[in-house]
Amino acid sequence: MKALLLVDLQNDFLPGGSLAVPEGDDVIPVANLLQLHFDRVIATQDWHPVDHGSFAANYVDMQPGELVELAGQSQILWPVHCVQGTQGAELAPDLERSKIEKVFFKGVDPQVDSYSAFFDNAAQRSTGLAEYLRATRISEVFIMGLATDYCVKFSALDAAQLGLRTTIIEDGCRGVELAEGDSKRAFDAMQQAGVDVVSSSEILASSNFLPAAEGMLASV
Ligand code: VGL
Ligand code: ZN
Repeated sequence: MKALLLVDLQNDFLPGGSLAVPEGDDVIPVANLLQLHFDRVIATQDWHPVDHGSFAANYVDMQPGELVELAGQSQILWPVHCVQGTQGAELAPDLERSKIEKVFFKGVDPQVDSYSAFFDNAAQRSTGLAEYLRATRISEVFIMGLATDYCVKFSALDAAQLGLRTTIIEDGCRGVELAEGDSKRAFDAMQQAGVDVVSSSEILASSNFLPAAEGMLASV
């Protein structure tokens, strides 16, 4: 069975948010349209405690973009974002929620960041997503969301590594682009790892997805 995985479609990653991804809001309509074509939809939320070690504000004299060591990993420091329970951590207001069957939260441990929807950056803690997919017999994931060069990339790499058939929806993703070309390099790395890259229009046109779409459209 296949599922659509919506990564971090949260206010802080949209224009006006504290870690705004350029054009991040452009992917919300893509997510809404794609959801009509999937029977199973799962989402993630970046969900940090306020004392999270990825926030520059939690260090003396450090700025976003600078590096520290966290959980034995080199860690980029970010502006304070997606703090648990805040407006910035909420899913985008225009995102259709009714088909999202479960949300997985990541980055909850103050001592380690978690870009992947599956495991933290130290590969210690599972979010429960891998177990959930296995238990509910999902073997194929279609991934889109924010940001291409961080959470989308590491989620897709882990999905492929776990043996899931993994497809990334290119126009459903936008990157932070701390360095120009980061998104392109992220797509290349995903492809290298065996991830398929498609456009949402290819999915919408594919007859494999029509039964779910017809069912939904009939009810609109
Ligand atoms: C993300 C940076 C920090 C992401 C999360 O969702 O891509 N990026 N936290
Ligand atoms: Zn984060």
